[in-house]
Amino acid sequence: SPIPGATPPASLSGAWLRIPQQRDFPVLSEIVHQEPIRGLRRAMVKSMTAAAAVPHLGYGEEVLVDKLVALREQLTPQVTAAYQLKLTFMPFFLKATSLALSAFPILNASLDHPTEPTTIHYHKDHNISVAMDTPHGLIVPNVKSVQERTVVELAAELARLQSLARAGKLGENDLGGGTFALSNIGSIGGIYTAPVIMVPQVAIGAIGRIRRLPRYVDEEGGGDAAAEVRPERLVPRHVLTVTFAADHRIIDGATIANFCTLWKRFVQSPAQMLLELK
Ligand code: CAO
Repeated sequence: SPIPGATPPASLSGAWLRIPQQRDFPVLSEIVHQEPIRGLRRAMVKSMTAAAAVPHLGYGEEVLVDKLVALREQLTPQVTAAYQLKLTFMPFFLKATSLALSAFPILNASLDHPTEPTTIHYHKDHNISVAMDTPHGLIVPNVKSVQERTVVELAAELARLQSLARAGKLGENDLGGGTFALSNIGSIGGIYTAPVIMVPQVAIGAIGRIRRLPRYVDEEGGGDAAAEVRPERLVPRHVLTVTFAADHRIIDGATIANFCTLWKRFVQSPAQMLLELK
C-alpha cells in the first residue's frame, strides 16, 4: 500500500497510474523505463538486507607494501613461465588473511540465526569469499581451504573462479560455504571502502588501491633500510588502505584491531609469512 498521504503531484499522476503493482514508495518522477529486480541483483537485495540487521564495527589501517610490490615483481616472470599464470596481489592477501585467521578463529566463524543468535560456529577451513566484479554484476565465490594452498595454487584457483564468474557459470560448490570475505576494490580504483558483512559470516576485509605516496621514513620504525635516511625526510612509498568490518554483537574492537595488526605485519613484510607457513 502507498505511504499514507503520499499523493503524486498532478503532473506525475500518469506515471503513478502506470505502475502495474503498487509498492510502498511513492513514484519520485516520471518513469521512462522499469525492470524487475532479478538474478544477481535480486540476490544482492536479499544478502544486503540481511546484513543491514548486523551492527558493523569498522576498522581501517594504512599498510606500506613496498616489499610486497617488489616480491610480486620478482616472482611474476617465474610464475608466468612455469605455470602460465598471472600473479596478482590477491594470492598474497588471501594467504595473509588465512594466517591471521589462524590466530583469531572467531573471525572465521558464523552465527546460527540472523537476528537472535545463540551459538557461534567456528570453522576449520578458511574458505575465503572473493568479491568479483563481472559483466553480470557482483558475484562472490570462495577459495576453499586457503590455509592448505600455496601462493601459486591460490593464483590458479582465483583464475579458475574469475573465468567461471565472467562466463556466468559458477556452481553451488564455488558459491556456498565461504567463512570470511575479501573485497579488493583496488583493482578497479578507489582507496577506501566500508565493506558489508556477508551474513552469516561475521567479518570481511576491503582492500584499496596501492598508491605511491610520500611518507616519513621513520614511520615503520627501525630496521628498515629506508630508516638510514635522515628521519625528517619524506620518501615515496607504496601505500595500501585496508578496512575490516566485523559483527559487533560478538566481536569487539580490540579483536579486530589485533587481527588487522597481524594482517598488516604479513602484508607489509611478506617474509614474515614464511615463519608461519606449514
Ligand atoms: N592496488 C593496485 N593494483 C591492484 C590492486 C590494488 N589493490 N589489486 C589488483 N591490482 C592490479 C593487479 O595487480 C593487476 O595489475 P597488472 O595487470 O598490472 O598485473 C590489475 O590490477 C588487475 O587485477 P585483476 O582484477 O585481474 O586481478 P586481482 O587478482 O587483483 O583481482 C578480483 C581479482 C576478482 C578481486 C578483481 O578482478 C575484482 O573483481 N575486483 C572488484 C571487487 C569488487 O567489486 N568489490 C566490491 C564488492 S562490494 O560491492
